[in-house]
Amino acid sequence: MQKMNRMEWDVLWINGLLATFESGYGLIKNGAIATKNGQIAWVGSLSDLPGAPAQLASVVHDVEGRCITPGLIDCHTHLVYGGNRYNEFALRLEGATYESIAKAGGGIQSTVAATRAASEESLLQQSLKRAKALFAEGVTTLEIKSGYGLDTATELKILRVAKRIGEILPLTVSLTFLGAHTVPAEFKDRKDEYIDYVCDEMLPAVVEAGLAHSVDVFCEKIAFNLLQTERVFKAAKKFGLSIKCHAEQLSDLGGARLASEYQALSVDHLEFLSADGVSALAKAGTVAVLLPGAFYFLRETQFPPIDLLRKQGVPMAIATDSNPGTSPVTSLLLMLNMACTLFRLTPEEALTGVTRHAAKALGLENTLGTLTVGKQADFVVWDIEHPAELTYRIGFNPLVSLVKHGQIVQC
Ligand code: DI6
Ligand code: FE
Repeated sequence: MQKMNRMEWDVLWINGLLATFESGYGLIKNGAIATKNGQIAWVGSLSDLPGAPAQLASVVHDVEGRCITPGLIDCHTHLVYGGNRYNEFALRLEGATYESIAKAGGGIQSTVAATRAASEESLLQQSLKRAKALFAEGVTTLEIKSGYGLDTATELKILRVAKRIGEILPLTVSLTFLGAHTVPAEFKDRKDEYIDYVCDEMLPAVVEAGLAHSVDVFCEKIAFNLLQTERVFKAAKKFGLSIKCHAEQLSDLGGARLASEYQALSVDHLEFLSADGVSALAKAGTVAVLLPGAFYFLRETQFPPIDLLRKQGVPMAIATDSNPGTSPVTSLLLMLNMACTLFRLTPEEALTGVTRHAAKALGLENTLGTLTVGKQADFVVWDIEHPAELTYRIGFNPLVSLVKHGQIVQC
């Protein structure tokens, strides 16, 4: 073994049950993990450390057998919005459908009105509360989509707020432009013209401001058809942005196949995904993001084709879809439980879905998602016996400490 210099590392964590998620849980009992300059510098068994802990790092934490996982990644949220839709929840419980409410001008449109009306500061304060709730449960990386502005100024406002969340809190925020979320009232019956506006005005403005990594489209009967979706993908490609797609949530329009032809990072929802669609994803290596919160909240009965996805080796991720209409969720731990109880994922699959596969869904698999030397030192210490426990309890938060870029952080 190579001889190490004294104080090779900044911080060393010892006596942990490490779940690296490099392959399956990737468990290392009596493990140690070291950080240097915000990155993971060493991972392995305590007994393989190249010296006595106190001589290897300036700071040594003994976690006394607790479990360490990668920081959790919520790879699909609409976290930045104004207002509240509890009234629609009541209507739906009385029998109204999500589609009928949307058609009557409620749904997304009502959130668009509230988001346009909100000042940037108020939008930030409302949204920070939700981001803090995720963070408190071990989320260290988060995707945030626009899509409740549907005009250039408001979409930019949402994305600026999303970016500020990542500056204020110790979170990595991946920004997604979802201008094609729905048609705003002022473009009623002029969907194609709205798509012109999205591609020719909004998207270039978002790119100019440096406020998007990815572009998403809601491909659905109540939103945009395949041709309109493809126009947005083409525009995104022109700017070199990654692609995501809300596909096959309420019907099988073929959005997943189209997105995979454009090498989408992920396609999301997928309750109505066909066998052909699954094959297309497998071929392209596109991640299937499952959103059990929306499935639960809409009381859906159509299940995503989990068995087929599994058989064909499509990477599955799990996210909150945090949004006011179909998934008012700010608990990724609850989504882990629902992915298992509702979708029958194994605890290992569910957890891989908020670590390794979630990183891939954001194109961040080279820097995040596993406890691997050279990756960003984002991890969580949990007071649990085994990582599967995170999928098992409901409404219980066993987080002990959260490490972002090698630093213990709090909010
Ligand atoms: N699918 C959804 O479930 C959310 N957006 C989407 O494209 C719902 C958004 C909302 O109802 O506010
Ligand atoms: Fe969504």
